[in-house]
Amino acid sequence: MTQHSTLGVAVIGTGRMGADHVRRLDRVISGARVAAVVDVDGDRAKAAAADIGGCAAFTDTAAALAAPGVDAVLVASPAPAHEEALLEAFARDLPVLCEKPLTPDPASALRVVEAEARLGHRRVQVGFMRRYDAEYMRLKSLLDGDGIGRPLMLHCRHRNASTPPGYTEPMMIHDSVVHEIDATRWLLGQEITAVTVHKPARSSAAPEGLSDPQLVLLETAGGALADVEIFVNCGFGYQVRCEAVGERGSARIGDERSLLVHTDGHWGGEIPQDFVTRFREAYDREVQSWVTAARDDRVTGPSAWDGYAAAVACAAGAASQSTGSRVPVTLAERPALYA
Ligand code: ISE
Repeated sequence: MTQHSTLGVAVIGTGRMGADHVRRLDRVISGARVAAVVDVDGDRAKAAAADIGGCAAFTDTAAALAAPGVDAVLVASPAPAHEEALLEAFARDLPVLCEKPLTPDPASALRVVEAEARLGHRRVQVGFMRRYDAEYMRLKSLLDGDGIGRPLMLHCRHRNASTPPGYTEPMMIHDSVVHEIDATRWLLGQEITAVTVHKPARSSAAPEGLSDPQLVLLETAGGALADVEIFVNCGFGYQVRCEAVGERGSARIGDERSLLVHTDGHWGGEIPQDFVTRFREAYDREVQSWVTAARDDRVTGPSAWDGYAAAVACAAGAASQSTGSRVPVTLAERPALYA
């Protein structure tokens, strides 16, 4: 693209997240427009493109990326389709914002890392949107500024109201705990070295075949521990909390203190029902930051390496889910591109 002109984005996948990003790019983000949408379901692609001037609908990713006016790619298709879309974007040297997880397993994530390293410059920002959440950003700068001393532990809670049909137990790790895996690496600046999953008594609200909730213990290279409660059928709403405990203090985010109402002998507030609502501003900031950088031919934020490291820790978590034992995390050598 010509530097600083409007960025034409092809959005791959127009399901829940993709449709939300189409709306965001069209109505919230400055400096970008939706030039193309892709979905294996042609009718869904057409519906997503219908109200957007100059937006073409495709069922084929390669055809969409070759379309006139496409300068960048936002990948929001199901994870098994990410690798192909990423490699196609690399072939055209286009900047990509790829929703998490980067790919569904370590081997494919490593292939993406190696392909980007061969290009010699970063093209991928991974959609770990919590890094763009105002509360997480404050916690990160507190830790980086030595505000509570050396961090020793993170206590994390990740609760979803309910799971959709077809939801499987490994998805608790790959789709949900992947965020705490990235947040732990990012907040502490340390790699994860081992994962252990514990299962308490199963909630009677859990669907057949799902042991819910679970407790995931992450060990890091610096000796810190992060415990993550993942409870995907908690029933009451969507909740993400994190408390960091350091040598000189503690700091907690996610308490939903935005509006507290006192009335009729009670006090309280609202609990968001899903991540699209809870993290709306984080998604806005994430996509704006990607667009702003891409218009300058730069890529910032969570890298393909971060996506790969998370994939390895997720695979360890999924393995520990079935055995209950501690599974070590071993990463490949980090290419110089991600130093
Ligand atoms: C979902 O896919 C997300 O990415 C959300 O951020 C996460 O909180 C939720 O548990 C996942 O199902």
